[in-house]
Amino acid sequence: MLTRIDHIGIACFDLEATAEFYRDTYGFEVFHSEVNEEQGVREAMLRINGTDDGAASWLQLVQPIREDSPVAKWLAKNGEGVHHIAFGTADVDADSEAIRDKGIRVLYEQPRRGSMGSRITFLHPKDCHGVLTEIVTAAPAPASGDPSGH
Ligand code: CMX
Ligand code: CO
Repeated sequence: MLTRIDHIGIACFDLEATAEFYRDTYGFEVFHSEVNEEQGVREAMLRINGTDDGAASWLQLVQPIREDSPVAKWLAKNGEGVHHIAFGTADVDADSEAIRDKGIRVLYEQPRRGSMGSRITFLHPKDCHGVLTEIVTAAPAPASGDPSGH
């Protein structure tokens, strides 16, 4: 069951400048950043709020690291802006299979690695009224300490 908005993905040309905009304008700090080679992006996660399942909601800023990556292709066509939305679930495997059974194209056979150890898959935007949609299961919360659930 999809229970929350995990993040909104925002494509940008300059990760540092975009993160600075979010910090200066709204006070959102970069909580985590990483390179995801497979997805072809550098990314910064800005934590917006905690949620009742122990995970959180985020803005995900993504800057392409390769010309042939999906985000580079999208930026060339559209310029900067909202690239995808991601719904959170406790079980990305079951939910993506159930969605696949409805005839919607799920892009990966098996979920892949996302931010902060999460597991992710994507639904084709042409099957979702123009919205690239990600389904994500956050990494299990550590035994103690980090209140973000990551
Ligand atoms: N939102 C809405 N529509 C989109 C889109 C997006 N983000 N990306 C592509 N489209 C549309 C295009 O506009 C195009 O529409 P038209 O045919 O009407 O022009 C159509 O989908 C095909 O697009 P394309 O530019 O030819 O691109 P591809 O088919 O090569 O790739 C997609 C599209 C969705 C398969 C690819 O972007 C993909 O695999 N995305 C998933 C992975 C990803 O985006 N990773 C980055 C984020 C990582 C993360 O969140 O962790
Ligand atoms: Co994402």
